[in-house]
Amino acid sequence: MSKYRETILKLITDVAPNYISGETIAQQLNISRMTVKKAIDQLKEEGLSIDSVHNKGHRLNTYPLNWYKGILDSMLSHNTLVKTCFVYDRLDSTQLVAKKTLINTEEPFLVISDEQTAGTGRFKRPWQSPKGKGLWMSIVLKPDIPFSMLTTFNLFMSLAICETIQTFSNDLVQIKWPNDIYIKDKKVCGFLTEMIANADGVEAVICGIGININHGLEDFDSSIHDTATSIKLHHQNEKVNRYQFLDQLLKNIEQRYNQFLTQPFTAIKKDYIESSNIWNRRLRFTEGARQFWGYVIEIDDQGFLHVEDEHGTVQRLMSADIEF
Ligand code: BT5
Repeated sequence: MSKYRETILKLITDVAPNYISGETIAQQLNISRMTVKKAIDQLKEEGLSIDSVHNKGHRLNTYPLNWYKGILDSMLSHNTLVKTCFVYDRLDSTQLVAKKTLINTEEPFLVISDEQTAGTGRFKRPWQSPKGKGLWMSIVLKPDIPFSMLTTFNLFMSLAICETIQTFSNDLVQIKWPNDIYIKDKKVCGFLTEMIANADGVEAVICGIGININHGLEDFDSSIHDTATSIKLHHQNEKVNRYQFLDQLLKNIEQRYNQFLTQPFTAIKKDYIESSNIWNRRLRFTEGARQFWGYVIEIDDQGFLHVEDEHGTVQRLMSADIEF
């Protein structure tokens, strides 16, 4: 396999929908035109739709179904937040790989995989991540902030993810505090945030995001068949282009993350409350070994949930599992 494959694909994607000549690619990479041709032939054999026209050059026609580093690198070159990505066909968990990778990587980065064999949610619960169906990724950020500021990070992320899914869904997309996104009372996305901190503050934030994109109902196993959904199921049953989705998501994350760094939760509180699906309904809360039913009264300015339980006592929660 040509070692120039992904770099050439990046150059082709950079200029899409225009053509780039073999000559230009050869000059930029300081390689022969034959090497360029061989790499492009390989990409075509893999199924990439590249037009090659005499006297014009090469052009990427459509985004492929699976992830290519060259295309993602081209996409990230427009993003101010994350420039580097590590792309896999299959791994245990992007979250685990992100934690290992961050030891040797200074800048923020993304780990993305087409399939996870041991995707995990909170409290080590399994996260189903079948091949080619969703977006399974971890984004590693290095904010220069005190530890205490992180309590509102998930609230800003929730909005970024919720509004991205909404642009592809015909039905209302809602946030289920603290870190799920729902469509019509079914879970379309779960995310979790872990961090590495020292006495001086936060070293890294590792946010693992799982979004069901192109699943049919048959792609969910029996344990989540009745509780999970995908964007496709609310998009006229039509496949969503995962590159377009990711591009939009990264733009929204960039915008909400900058807001998180510069503004308090109160700046987005109204939007957050309006996007949430936990109001005016009796809910079951599980927090560690404690379980109770109650109604949400408010989200305070630190992002804590105030819940009135069935004895009339108000509980202040930082995190919990909520069932309808
Ligand atoms: C979450 O946990 O919702 C956070 C999930 C984070 C997954 C991402 S994928 C990329 C990165 N790499 C990882 O290894 N993880 C992150 P939690 O709130 O604990 O929800 C887990 C529960 O959701 C499970 O116990 C199932 O009931 C349900 N579930 C599992 N897979 C699902 C899916 N694909 N869609 C909807 N629900 C699912």
